[in-house]
Amino acid sequence: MTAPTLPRLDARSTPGRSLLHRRTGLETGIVHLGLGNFHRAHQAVYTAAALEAADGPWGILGVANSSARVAEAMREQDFRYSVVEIEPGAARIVVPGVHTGALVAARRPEAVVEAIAAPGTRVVSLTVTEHGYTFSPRTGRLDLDHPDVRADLRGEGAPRSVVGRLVRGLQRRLRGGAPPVTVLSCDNLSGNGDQTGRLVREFAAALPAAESGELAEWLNHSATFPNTMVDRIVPATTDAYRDVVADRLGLRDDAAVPAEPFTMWVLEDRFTAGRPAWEHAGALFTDDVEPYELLKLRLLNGTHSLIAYLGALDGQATVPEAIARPFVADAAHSVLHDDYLPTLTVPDDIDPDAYVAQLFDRWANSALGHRTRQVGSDGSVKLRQRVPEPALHHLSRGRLPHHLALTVAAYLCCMAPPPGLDAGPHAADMSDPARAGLREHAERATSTRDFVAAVLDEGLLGDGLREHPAFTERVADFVDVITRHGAAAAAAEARTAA
Ligand code: CS2
Repeated sequence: MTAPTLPRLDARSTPGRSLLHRRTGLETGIVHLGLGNFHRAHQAVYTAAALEAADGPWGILGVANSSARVAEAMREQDFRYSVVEIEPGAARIVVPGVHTGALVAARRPEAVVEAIAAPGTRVVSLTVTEHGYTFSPRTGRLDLDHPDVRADLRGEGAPRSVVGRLVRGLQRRLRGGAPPVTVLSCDNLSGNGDQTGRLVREFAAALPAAESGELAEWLNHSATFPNTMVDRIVPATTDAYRDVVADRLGLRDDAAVPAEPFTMWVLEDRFTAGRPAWEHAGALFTDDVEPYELLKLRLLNGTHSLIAYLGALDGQATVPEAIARPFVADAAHSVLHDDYLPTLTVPDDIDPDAYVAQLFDRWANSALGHRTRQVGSDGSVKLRQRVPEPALHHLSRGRLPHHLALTVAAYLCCMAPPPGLDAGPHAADMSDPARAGLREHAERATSTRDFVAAVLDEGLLGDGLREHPAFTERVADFVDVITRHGAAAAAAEARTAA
């Protein structure tokens, strides 16, 4: 544990050598929804580095969704915190000095709407996780039955959903005559900007006619939604990382964030009201983000899911421990090379062999302690972005993507272990909005096949896979093999079949 007597990290105590961007009196130009570790180790670091190269009104007001822990710690530390870039035998600490405030939306929802509407706000960015967009996994459209969305559409009190907060803030911009704004999704959704724009428009369209028409019109000329690809592995904070800060800086930091050294950001340059000079920080601007996004969503995130579920079923707490198991590494290679890579157009500036080799090095970063339960959580919304399109790519060409079926089977075994399977503590710790519903399906079903068919029919992975009973059968086979013989046996069977 960190010694309680150490002085606190704050504006006065931050060592100059660690501080990234040192101007004070920064104006707030960015309102960021989702003050979690990822934003603080990714966009915030890019913004601090950009401001070192080119000044501008790009301070960030960070908005946490419901937990006050980070916002309070940041307030007490003058919005300073350490990003601990960590790999075996090395750690580097960077303190980005770019936040100008921290709010908790659940406590001050009105203040969030106000901040989005403020004329000085030029970018509203988001890292609210896949789950935060309140889309229906089946249709991919805004879930109009979601209780928060329903309440927000009725205008009952301050908005509770992310899309509701965004729309109410944008509506207030419209009414107050505020300048145009860019909404920047930095979550792992395919076409994240397009999806966000569509969800915002769907919400607007569901408002009473008097409101929806003018808002739709305003959105067309006063808001842009660029697509982005974001990448950096950022685990949850533990005492071990706070201890690194205590050791290196001699300071106590209650808001420290661990991260791998690798970082990447690719964006479409469609910022209607300016932006920080993120290119000076290594961000890549391009007209076509999609190939980068799909490359990352499938090769990194899709494979990550398989590693996490197989690893958890095998009793492994962390991704580096999981990938050190030869059967998990083999399955990761197979899903990546056989099932994901053939569905992609690799961008010209990326060498696929080097990219893949680097992925395996990144997953093996044993200093990072990235937990299988963290990657495995919210699979119902994550897998929807990772699995169905590549699976359909193969199925429509008459090929069974065995390792995608294995991914879905391992996920189902973690969420709703069939009788006779002990999925272990790491699977039990994964949180997922669909877990209770999946268990109900499992209890009602008379066979594994019925269970898998019911889940896929309900649209867990969208609508398309329903047309392919061979995929359902394959998932069911793997669920049975995992239940009877374990995850390694199922991976061996997938490898033989592939
Ligand atoms: C992970 C991602 O939790 C997950 O689903 O696959 O958070 C992953 O670590 C990041 O996208 C890396 O950029």
